[in-house]
Amino acid sequence: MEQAELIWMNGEFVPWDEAKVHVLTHGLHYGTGVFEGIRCYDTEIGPAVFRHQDHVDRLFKSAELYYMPIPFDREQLRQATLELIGRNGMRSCYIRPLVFRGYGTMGLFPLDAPVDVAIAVWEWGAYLGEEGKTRGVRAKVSSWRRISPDSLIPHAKASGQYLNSILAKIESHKAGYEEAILLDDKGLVCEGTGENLFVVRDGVISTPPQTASILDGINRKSAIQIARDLGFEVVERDIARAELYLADELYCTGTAAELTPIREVDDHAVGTGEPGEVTRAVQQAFEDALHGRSERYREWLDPVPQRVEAQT
Ligand code: PPE
Repeated sequence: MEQAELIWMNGEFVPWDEAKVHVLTHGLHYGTGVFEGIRCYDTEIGPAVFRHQDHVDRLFKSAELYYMPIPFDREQLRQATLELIGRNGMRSCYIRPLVFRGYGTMGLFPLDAPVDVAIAVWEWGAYLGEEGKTRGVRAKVSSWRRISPDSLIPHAKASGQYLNSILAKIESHKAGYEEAILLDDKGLVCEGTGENLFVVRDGVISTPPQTASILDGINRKSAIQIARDLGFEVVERDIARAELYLADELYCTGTAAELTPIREVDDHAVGTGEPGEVTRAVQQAFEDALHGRSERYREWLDPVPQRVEAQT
């Protein structure tokens, strides 16, 4: 992976190679961590973090759901992130805040273990490939079902929960696909391993609702608003597996994946097999928003303060 110079850890900026933990870190054994994935773009108003506050808020909610008090407040983590990007001299990057139960106690009762916080930034290109973003990716419906809300918390972005995504990802990869689509225990469509899904049929955009076992994606929310602003009808409703095959167009959204078209599911071509008109229109407006090219969505950008060079 691409390394940066510094990582923020528990209030300090430490060199990349020194951001370490003990092997008896609680989160390493039991997955007791929560995290975020955020992106900073080199926009027309300088480097800026996309929907920063929404990500910080979700991080705190995820932590709360797992009874993890974060020893910093939201503003401290937001400022730490902005400073970290500046100090690493980055203009665009992926941002990974991680809150985890640290070293001190073992066993399943976690409340006596310390809560550690780290923020790392690095350069991360197109998650599902540069070609995937333009031509679309091939997906496979996973034999693994998405974690159900009666045993875990789909709306939390918690480390341990990702074992579910990882099983699906490995399965699809071994079968020769770029991404997996997970269904719930009734066979309804949930999401990709790290993306929310959108189905386009007869000009209408549908996406699984909040009550489906999905992560409430911040890019999902943005893509819904952008599509509506463009005049498309967007419906949040249950989606059956067969609708993936019958769709005219399919795409997914996520911080890492941004907006990526899906051109095939289970060896059925989606529509013409190429990204369709609706996908293209939403993707274009979405990319404009991310990169600060769109006045309308400027409020979604949190600019990274630029250090003023000393005048000599
Ligand atoms: N569902 C899941 C399960 C998920 O992990 C993500 C983000 C999304 C939906 C989309 O959420 P949002 O980024 O708020 O629009 N996945 C993150 C982790 C990727 C990784 O490999 O790590 C991400 O995109 O950063």
